[in-house]
Amino acid sequence: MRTSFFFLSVSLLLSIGFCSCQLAGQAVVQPPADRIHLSQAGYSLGGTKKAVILDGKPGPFFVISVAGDTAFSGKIGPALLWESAAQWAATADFSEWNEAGEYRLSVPQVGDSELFSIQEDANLMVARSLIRSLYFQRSSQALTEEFAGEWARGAGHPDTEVITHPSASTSARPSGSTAAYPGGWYDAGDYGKYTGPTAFVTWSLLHLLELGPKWKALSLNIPESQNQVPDVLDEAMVGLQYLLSLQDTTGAVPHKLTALHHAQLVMPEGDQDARYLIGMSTASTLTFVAATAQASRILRAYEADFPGLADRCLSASTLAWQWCIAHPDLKFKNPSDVSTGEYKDEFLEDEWAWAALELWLTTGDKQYRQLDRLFQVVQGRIPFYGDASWKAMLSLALHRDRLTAAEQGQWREQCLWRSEKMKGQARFNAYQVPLGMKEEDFNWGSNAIHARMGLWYLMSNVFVPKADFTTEAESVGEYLLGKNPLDLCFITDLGSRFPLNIHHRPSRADGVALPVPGLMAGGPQDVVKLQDCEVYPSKYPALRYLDEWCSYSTNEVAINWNANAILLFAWLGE
Ligand code: 9MR
Repeated sequence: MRTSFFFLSVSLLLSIGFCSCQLAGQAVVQPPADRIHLSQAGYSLGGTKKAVILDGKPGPFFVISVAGDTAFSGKIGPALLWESAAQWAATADFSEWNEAGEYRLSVPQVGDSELFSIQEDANLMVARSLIRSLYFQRSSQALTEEFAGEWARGAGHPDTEVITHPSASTSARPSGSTAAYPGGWYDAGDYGKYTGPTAFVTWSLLHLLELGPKWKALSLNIPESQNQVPDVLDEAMVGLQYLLSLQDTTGAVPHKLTALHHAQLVMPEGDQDARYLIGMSTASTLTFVAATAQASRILRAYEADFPGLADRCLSASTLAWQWCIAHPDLKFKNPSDVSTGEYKDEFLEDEWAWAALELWLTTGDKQYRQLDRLFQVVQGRIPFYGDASWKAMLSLALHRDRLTAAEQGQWREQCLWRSEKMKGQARFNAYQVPLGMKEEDFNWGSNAIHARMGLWYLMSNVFVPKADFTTEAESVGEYLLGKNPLDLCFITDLGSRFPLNIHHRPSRADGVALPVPGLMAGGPQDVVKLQDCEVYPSKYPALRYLDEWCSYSTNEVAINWNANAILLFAWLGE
């Protein structure tokens, strides 16, 4: 299997390589390798099943079994021009075909697609792979062959002597003092540990335990798999324990733990740069509040496994909340001697609303019942880049019985309005995705933005009686798995063509041909002025992507992007 993946991937690279000889600004975009774009990681039994035919003419298409029999035939939909990709394409819908197996799509005058599968747990398997990638991102811990296979590596960054940068000093933790903050996950292709993303990823994993029993039973094949608690909780504990270690007695939680500058292209264990606690910010501390409040709620059921931890999380959360009240608008800016990731956030109302919501759900304390605040901030902001209010909405969806009838009505309207708007937009392209509504849709990490749109659809199903936006959400999932203008499954080691050259130091430095598995590339983007590789294959936003190491603006990976996709595929897999 691996070999064929490799050759297919090489052919994609050649095609992209060919494209990149054509200068941006040209009117005609080179078609990608294949004219039939489909979900390369499979379709779910009982779910939507759509493929996209480039330059498809009206006519029939066939679903052919591996034995060569015609399992299903249908008609290709009307060709649509999607401006974001400057492509004419049409949809082939075979949702009606519901038998598990391996198939090809055959389109007269276009050709046959690669093999794809229809299977019971397609979404669950994707979610599992995305979750498992967090094991590979663990800091201060060696990855053994038993769990990491060919990606086994030494323990990087013990973080036992982390220096407090002046920007992070408090009365309890003076500038220049050192302490140990081991563990946690590397953020992305760099070796920084950032509080906001770590807290969000921890929260996302714990969210699965509230979502349904399936996720408690999920086996991840990680070192802790043999213990009594769910594997998802084991992985969440990597983030949670690290987060708790960061807080000092004033309640403050520093913005990040990184070196002063990004590391050289070395494996984690080869990076010897001094590490610092850097900066304070209200945004990342509020995310800490949200994650620890939610953790407290969920850990109550695991008191015997983690005695006292639920209480500890709640005290940490309320202490951090108090700190935020005293520092309500502290925006992080890199100090002049620091150039690692900034994760800046100029608007904090959404983080406030989310933190308050989690504290209210956990404690029932009226002071945290700030739903008007959440309702205000949600309006017009989904799925705005950098927004946190949808996270509150996801938690609320699982606790909707705590809303009054009037509040439920308000949410209903809001959900419906957004979802209908996205659905309307999705009608304009054969991929049936809501991207391209506004410039920000193809921002840094567009794939994560897109996953959030899918989640918004699914959340609407919960809040709006009789609503069914499942097909729309599934289209978003299909897009991430290969039904997109780039004909690429954006998650490494899934599908037949996935990024090989992600901007991820271990994947680049480990000497292993294939990248670390289960990581989602950021995806095409058009907003941030592309500043890395010299030439991009296209000026069109949906095609402005390069599977090259140099392309950190489109081909980096990040744990918080993965978390967006984890949530989408988990909700789809429920
Ligand atoms: O996702 C972040 C993007 O919005 C910023 O414009 C970019 C530059 O600051 O940084 C991105 O986040 C990176 C973070 O700062 C450091 N780790 C890797 C993240 C993904 O690229």
